[in-house]
Amino acid sequence: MGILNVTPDSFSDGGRFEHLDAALQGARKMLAEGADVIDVGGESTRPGAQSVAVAGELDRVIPVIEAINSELSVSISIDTSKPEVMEAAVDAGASMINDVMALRAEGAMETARDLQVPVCLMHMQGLPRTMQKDPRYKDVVSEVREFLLQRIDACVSAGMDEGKIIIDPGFGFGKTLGHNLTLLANLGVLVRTGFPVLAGLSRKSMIASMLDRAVDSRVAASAALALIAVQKGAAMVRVHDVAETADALNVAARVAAAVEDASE
Ligand code: 7PJ
Repeated sequence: MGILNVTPDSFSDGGRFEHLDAALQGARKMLAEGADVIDVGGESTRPGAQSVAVAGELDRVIPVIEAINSELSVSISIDTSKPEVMEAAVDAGASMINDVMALRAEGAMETARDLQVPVCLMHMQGLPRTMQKDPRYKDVVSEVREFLLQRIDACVSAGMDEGKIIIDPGFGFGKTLGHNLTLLANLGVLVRTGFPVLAGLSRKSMIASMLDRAVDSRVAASAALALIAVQKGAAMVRVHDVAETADALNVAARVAAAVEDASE
């Protein structure tokens, strides 16, 4: 899954077109590099980020989704917590919902159920603005697992198809470096629920905590973390650097195939 963050549009038509063109270019590049899904997001959920209004988010993401849908043959995921955005995005061609709030916003669960597309439910402790203040857990792995199982239960009770649910531990969302490492080391606990697991580790600050790297110098570490997540059973990884991640995953797959051959 390649990440496509849509920046705020300028008011002039020229600016609007340039943003749309840049987004389309980004999607084209990630598709050529091996992405199966493009995750389009119009609201930053980074630590400390402020929320945007529905109209602003629609303005940013809908033209981009329409453009990708009409030009490229790739699945589109909409990264949002707002039911209005989910609905408009699917109408414009998105075929998956990625919700860092795990459908806890008012009306989101009913909307996602009615849209009948796959949904990624992510764990987050607290809210983006304050979640990194002092995150605490007694047992981070079992608490994240419990939360996700409860959200799955709520979705299934609301009438959602169990087969459309994907789960995500939410690396960096109300978690210290220690919490993130424990979750990654124990990703198998989530994989064993039987639901596909998505992992988002790309360029995250946990890398800076380990290596002291600026955002654009976290590519190699991100590819390594994506590979580890896949080796632990993740079904999908959400990444900025598609080409580099695909290289890492592809060579690992070739080695795994050789190991298989040798044991026959
Ligand atoms: C994630 C996400 C993640 C899912 C972001 C960033 C922060 N969605 N959206 N999982 N992270 N499902 O990319 O640094 O980890 S935004």
